Amino acid sequence: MNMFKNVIVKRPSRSMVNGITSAPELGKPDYELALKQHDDYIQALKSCNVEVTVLEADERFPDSCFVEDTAVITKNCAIICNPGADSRNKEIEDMKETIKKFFSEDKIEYITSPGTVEGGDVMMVGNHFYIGKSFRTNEEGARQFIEKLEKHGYTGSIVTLEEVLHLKTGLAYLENNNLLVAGEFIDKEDFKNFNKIVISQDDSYSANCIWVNDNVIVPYGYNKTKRAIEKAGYNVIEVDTSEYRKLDGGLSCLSLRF
Ligand code: CIR
Repeated sequence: MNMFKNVIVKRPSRSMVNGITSAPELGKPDYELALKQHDDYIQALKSCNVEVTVLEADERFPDSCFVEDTAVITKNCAIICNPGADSRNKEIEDMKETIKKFFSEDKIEYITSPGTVEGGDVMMVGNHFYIGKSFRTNEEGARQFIEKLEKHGYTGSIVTLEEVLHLKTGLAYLENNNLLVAGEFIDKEDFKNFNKIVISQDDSYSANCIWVNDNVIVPYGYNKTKRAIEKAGYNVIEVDTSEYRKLDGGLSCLSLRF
């Protein structure tokens, strides 16, 4: 069974109010509340027996609290992404330095232009990785990503996205072959062999949960999702992510877990 020892998070910056969003109708995030929610997120992670590395906020990058998009970290290697969103691309510089504290240079790989990959498009299932081809992750990026995975003993396959921002916007792997699925992924051939926990359209935001050492952290306010995950045998911890939702972000986007 996969167990996580480490988690990396980055504090939200005041500039987060100018982060990218597809849902401006939800309003701008309240920075103070976002900080409080971030504190709660860190506490929830700590209660799952992981060491949490907290990086300082970086005002230059409004979306930089969404560290998941900058890298994918596995047991055998770390792959530094090449984010497809221009305003986010340089977020990787800081992450490279952090990752060097955990991995030697021969275990660090880099996705390079014209390939683009954002970590939110990568879902780890044991030794296999699903890579979403999206507006942010292109074919060449996915190809490079699979090549790097294979070099370190893993496999990968590509899933084409039609609607959502990132693969993990609508999917969360909860280990033991259990997969939370919403929207376009519910009937997708690629996921037909999982035990699916289906999230209804109204609650689709809550498909972005995270499994951390047999606990599942779930966004606050989605009771149906919470109950379904409890029924599958997990301890559920709720964290309110309302301010991150305003920027299309959620629980998985806010950390790197390895
Ligand atoms: C963005 O559009 O890049 C951010 N506002 C949200 C990133 C969310 N990250 C994720 O789903 N992995």
